[in-house]
Amino acid sequence: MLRTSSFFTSLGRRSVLGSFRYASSAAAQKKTDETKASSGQTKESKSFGMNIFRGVVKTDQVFPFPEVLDTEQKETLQMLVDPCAKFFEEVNDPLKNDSIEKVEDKVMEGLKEMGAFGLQVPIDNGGLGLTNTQYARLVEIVGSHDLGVGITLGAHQSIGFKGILLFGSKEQKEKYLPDLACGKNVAAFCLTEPGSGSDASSIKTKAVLSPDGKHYILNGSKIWISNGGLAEIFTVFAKTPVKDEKTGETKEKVSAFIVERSYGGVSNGPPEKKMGIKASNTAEVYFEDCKVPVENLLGGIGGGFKVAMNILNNGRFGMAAALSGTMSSCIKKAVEFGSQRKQFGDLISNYGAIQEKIGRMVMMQYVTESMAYMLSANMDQGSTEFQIEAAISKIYASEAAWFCADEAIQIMGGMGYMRDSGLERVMRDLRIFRIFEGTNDILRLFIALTGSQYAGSYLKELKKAMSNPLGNIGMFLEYGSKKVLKSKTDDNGAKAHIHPSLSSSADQTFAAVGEFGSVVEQLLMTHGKNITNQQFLLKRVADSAIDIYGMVSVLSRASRSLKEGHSSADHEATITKIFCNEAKARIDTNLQACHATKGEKENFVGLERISKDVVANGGLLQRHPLGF
Ligand code: MYA
Repeated sequence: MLRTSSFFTSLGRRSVLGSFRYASSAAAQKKTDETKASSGQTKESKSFGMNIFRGVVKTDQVFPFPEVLDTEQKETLQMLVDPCAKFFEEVNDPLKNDSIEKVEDKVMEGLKEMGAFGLQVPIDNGGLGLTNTQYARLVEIVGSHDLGVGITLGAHQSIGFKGILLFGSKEQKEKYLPDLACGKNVAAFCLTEPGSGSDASSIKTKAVLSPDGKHYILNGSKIWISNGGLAEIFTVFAKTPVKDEKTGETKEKVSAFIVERSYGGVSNGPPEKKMGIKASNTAEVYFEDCKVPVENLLGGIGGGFKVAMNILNNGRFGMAAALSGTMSSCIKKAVEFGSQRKQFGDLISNYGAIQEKIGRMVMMQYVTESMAYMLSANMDQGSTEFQIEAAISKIYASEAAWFCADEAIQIMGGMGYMRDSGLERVMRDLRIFRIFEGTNDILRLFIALTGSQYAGSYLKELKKAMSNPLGNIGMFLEYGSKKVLKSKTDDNGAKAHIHPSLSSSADQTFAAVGEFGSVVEQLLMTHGKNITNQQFLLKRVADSAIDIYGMVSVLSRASRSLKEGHSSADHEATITKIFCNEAKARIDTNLQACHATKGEKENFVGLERISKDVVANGGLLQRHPLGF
């Protein structure tokens, strides 16, 4: 069983208030306090993903499909796209990188020359100063060619030095970014430890202030660090003693540090032998009495967990963009093969069995791409609340890409299984994407619990208001009207942005939001603090949220294409209709399961029991059919 971390227990800490049983974590409580408007009410989040947990369609971030690049930014991007694609077609050899288990030196040098190590570093600090959307377009190209190179670049800038970009002081930026942007120095992100994977706040690495107060002395070891053997600059997370000024109590809190290998006391293990992304370097990194100057603290003492989470949130869109590129190259290979291979007298692409596969692969790529660019645009628009959308995009992209690679291999049959097809490597490379940067399982819980906290904070307000009904008539009216609207599937004006030919998909989407909000509310009222322990249900809540975000992303994008009369608009509309049909059916099943009627409850209890019995037995329990 998972160790019960604060994440899983937090919802329950303050959850049962009077007759209203709902979830409200310490985290949600604090956040609520921080964001309260002067009226004393919970500030409404602008995030679409967050608001669906209240059954509310918040349109700001999703309708119309955001367009964020101005003419100059588009021109800059266009100038970069072709050389980048050409470089990967002509210079980089993914099979060679895979076989020598490193990115070839000439490729590394070429990437540095192109500025690929500092895509988002401000121009003043020596980088290309690209926006998230521009970055997404370039990593999409990288992802379509070589994920091993992608991880080398991503571990460097998406997480390795992202902390300096997001939280660094002017001095830190000026000192570190120029050499990082040109690739003179490579960066790595050091969070995971032998005893701390998903439970990130349980790290044991320690940083203690030196007696003269000038350094932190860093001790500990980190595992599976991408670029760990190449990096000169590390963003390291360590526990530091932090004194609470009010209580005088000292607590161990996570802090983040910029650490240079040149400080001494930093070493690394040999490159790990992995299933995939072999070209990217992965190594253990050790810190032994490493003296880190106090000015290298990032995000303040005790602020490291926030730094880590923000870095990860900020990087996840890149994964979705890269994987939408990977999917498009899998589709290209499958289509090339299917349109040439004849069996039983016809091209296999003319058979329904293959058409269903290609259709579904295309649909999933479209959803992934739509999520990636919706998210990158929201980030470029200055949104700060995108953690749910980022987690959704990472989960969806990594699972959809896995599906696409698998189906492409299936279409190509024996040919797909051969190393030279390139798909065998892609499949090995892809497997890690469901595991790292937050496992999809932990991110599903994160989505379900974060959204539930938000919905819970509204219920809490309502409960408070009940103690003074006359003073809170407005809130009751609002709640009442939302309830009524929910049953009428209020779209909050979204329909104006939806092309009429997609109106039934829109109805499905908004109906799903309303039903989803009602189920979340019911779960909070039924389970109270115990919601955190209902992982069978939380998974289904998260899966519904993922499908809803997928629906709204494609609905918005296809509507824009139809309105602007793009040549692919009808194609996109067809994809959207099918995705919405299928997603709505999955949502219905998942929400139905959340009601945990007798049959479903029996299944959940049964699965739990099977697992417990087999775990207790150390393996399978059933009698072999042959009896021995
Ligand atoms: S790097 C290693 C990746 N590791 C992880 O992702 C760890 C996963 N674990 C977690 O995220 C956390 O431990 C969880 C929380 C979520 C489980 N955004 O009490 P809490 C706030 C904003 O719930 P916990 C790798 O794999 C929360 O609200 N805030 O925490 C490299 C609360 O706030 P407050 C968040 O129970 C791969 C506080 O934190 C978030 O301990 C290489 C405490 O919360 C969040 N997400 O656990 C990839 N979560 O105190 C290369 C929590 O204010 C990159 N909080 O109330 C390649 C990509 C690009 C490819 C490019 C290709 C070209």
